[in-house]
Amino acid sequence: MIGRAVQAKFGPSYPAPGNRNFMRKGEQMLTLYHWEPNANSGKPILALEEKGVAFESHFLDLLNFDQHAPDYLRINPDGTIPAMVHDSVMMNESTAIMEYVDAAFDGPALRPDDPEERWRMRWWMKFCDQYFAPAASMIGWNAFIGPMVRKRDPQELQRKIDAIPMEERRIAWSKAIYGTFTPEELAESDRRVAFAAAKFEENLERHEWVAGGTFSLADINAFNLIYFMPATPDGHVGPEKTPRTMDWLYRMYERPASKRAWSHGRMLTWDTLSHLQRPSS
Ligand SMILES: N[C@@H](CCC(=O)N[C@@H](CS)C(=O)NCC(=O)O)C(=O)O
Repeated sequence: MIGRAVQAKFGPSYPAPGNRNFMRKGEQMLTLYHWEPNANSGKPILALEEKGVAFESHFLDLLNFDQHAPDYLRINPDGTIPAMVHDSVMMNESTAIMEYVDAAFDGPALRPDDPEERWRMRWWMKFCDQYFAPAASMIGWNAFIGPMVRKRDPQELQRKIDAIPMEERRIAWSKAIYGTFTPEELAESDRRVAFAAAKFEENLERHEWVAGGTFSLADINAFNLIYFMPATPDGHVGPEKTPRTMDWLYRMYERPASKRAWSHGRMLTWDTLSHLQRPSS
């Protein structure tokens, strides 16, 4: 059973539900539905931990298709992770959730006041979300997610695919499970990831953090996309090729909020990510 927030209404235009018995007086429920603290799930987890905001963590196993179970579809009909429910309002889209978290809660500001830095923060978040992440995701689905899932009973898998609400997701899952991404699709994604990693390194040659002199949501966004890359065979991010990015990854890993964020993981935890530990000199 998915949690008390199953009573949430969907989207800001819906009226708040009349029955709020599941909340204590004066308290606003904050529940985050997430997978491992990585990629889109890692973004709101780390933003909440950086702000120091307490939340109810609800782990969904993406490899078990928990995100397409009827209970969760009643919360997020798109069947994607993450989703956050605050005071009965359901929010999806990880970058928009992070902006909400920064605006709605006390704690250190995660969006720079300086207009140029704020522009750079938004520029990088858009680049990550629209260009870098889809390419990295195709490679990850082909290399990791598909092989992890395809060992299961074929009929059960087909039933799982049929239950996916969005057509583009049914196509992506089928390609990952049956290994049918074309060589051209994979080569183009690899080219994009290489281009994005080089551009990211160039930016860090000029700025301490992604947006400039201030740590921001853009660091959180990019970190959750990049932090696993030095451990993959692609070779686009690593000590020789991208030393600035590696130094930034070490700095990000050392932040106390990162350690707390990984406490919400099952496979990916702080102590399993040895490639993010700064080598002792
Ligand atoms: N644009 C959305 C994308 C969400 C998304 O694609 N999440 C992935 C996990 S990182 C997911 O739910 N995959 C499972 C599926 O599509 O079944 C966001 O930023 O939240």
